[in-house]
Amino acid sequence: MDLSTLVVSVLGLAFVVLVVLVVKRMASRKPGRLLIEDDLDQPELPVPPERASVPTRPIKKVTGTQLPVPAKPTPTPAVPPAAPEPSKLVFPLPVAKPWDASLERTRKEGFIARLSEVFHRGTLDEALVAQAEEALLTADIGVRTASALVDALRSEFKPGHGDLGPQVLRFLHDHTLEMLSGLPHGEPVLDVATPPAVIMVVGVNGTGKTTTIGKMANYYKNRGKKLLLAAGDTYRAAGMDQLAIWGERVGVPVVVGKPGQDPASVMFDAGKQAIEQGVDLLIADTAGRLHTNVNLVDELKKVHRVLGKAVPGGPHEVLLLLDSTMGQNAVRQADVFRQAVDVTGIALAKLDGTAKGGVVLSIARDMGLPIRFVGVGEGIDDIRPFDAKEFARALFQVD
Ligand SMILES: Nc1nc2c(ncn2[C@@H]2O[C@H](COP(=O)(O)OP(=O)(O)OP(=O)(O)O)[C@@H](O)[C@H]2O)c(=O)[nH]1
Ligand SMILES: [Mg+2]
Repeated sequence: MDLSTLVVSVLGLAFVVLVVLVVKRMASRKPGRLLIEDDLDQPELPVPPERASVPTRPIKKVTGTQLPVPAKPTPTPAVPPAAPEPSKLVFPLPVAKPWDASLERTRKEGFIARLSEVFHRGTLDEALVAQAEEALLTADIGVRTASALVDALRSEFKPGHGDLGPQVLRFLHDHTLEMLSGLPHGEPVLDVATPPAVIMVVGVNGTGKTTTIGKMANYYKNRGKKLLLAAGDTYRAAGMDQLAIWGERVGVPVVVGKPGQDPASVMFDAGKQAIEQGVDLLIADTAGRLHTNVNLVDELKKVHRVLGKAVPGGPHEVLLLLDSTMGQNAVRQADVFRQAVDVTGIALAKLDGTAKGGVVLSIARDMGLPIRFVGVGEGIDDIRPFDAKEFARALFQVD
């Protein structure tokens, strides 16, 4: 065999092997499946936080009627990524980021950093105590609460050996815990004799009501509850859309009204539907700001009254949403809502985004109200029932 015949034979053999390989690969693909679908299977990119609250897609609204829950929610940039569709109970239950991470800014930028600096290798004297009080005030702990802590430091603190910083932090931790005790913090007890239980959520616009309701719906759904949400902010179409989108995401129906419709009538419909459908929990969203010719206080009173007519005994919990980044202003805002309705608990949003975590103390102490939930981010699982022990431990980094 000469050289040219050999080259031709080798090339021929290589071609045959190539053809066999291509045929085998094509046979292994599913029939009709396009290559481009592989790209579609990739996970969704995370939603940028600054877009999280702006619905960009029109939502069909039906007066006093539930929006149907689609079998598979359509992705939308208005709310964070969807939770897995739970059949009943989700196990293990998804948990929000740990308390330590949620309070990182308060600890690092706020009063704990200052306190540690003040007391590091110092000896306790009046000058240090005054500096400590200043540091506590910068964390929006409130004048009364800061004075109470500092008075205790003066009269009860017994310095031991070594660095004063950790000892003072331990002392303040213990006193903080004492201040928070005595109130039934954490998830409200909602075991009503005749369901549904009703939670009415109130608060200034932008504090985080709608987002927190979305997260709460997911929280309770994962625990096996049957839910219905009601969009009572009929003054802003975007507000209703936002709740409807959360409903789709979580897989919970939402009763929405027409823009401008009397919020109380939407609530009445929602209450009736909740009873008819054997819902365990109805959560009602309300407006945080109204048109100037409508009085917010009167409006909230009316919604409260009507919810009680639709669901006897309701609302069983009136949750005041406060924005922790507002510090002491949040405490002041609370008054107007407490005049309007009988607030029974606090939910504190945006604890992740503030160095003013000290406001938690002030709120619990000044208002004498239990802190039910804390929002620690914009994600669907970024909510946790308030736990005084965990909070104090994470705040002061004491074991
Ligand atoms: N970082 C962080 N952002 C939050 C949290 N809760 C809510 N937000 C954001 O705060 C903004 C306002 O939240 P909304 O839920 O629209 O507030 P709202 O009280 O319903 O506002 P109105 O409907 O205008 O009264 C949104 O951008 C939310 O994503 C939280 O716990 N952490
Ligand atoms: Mg809202």
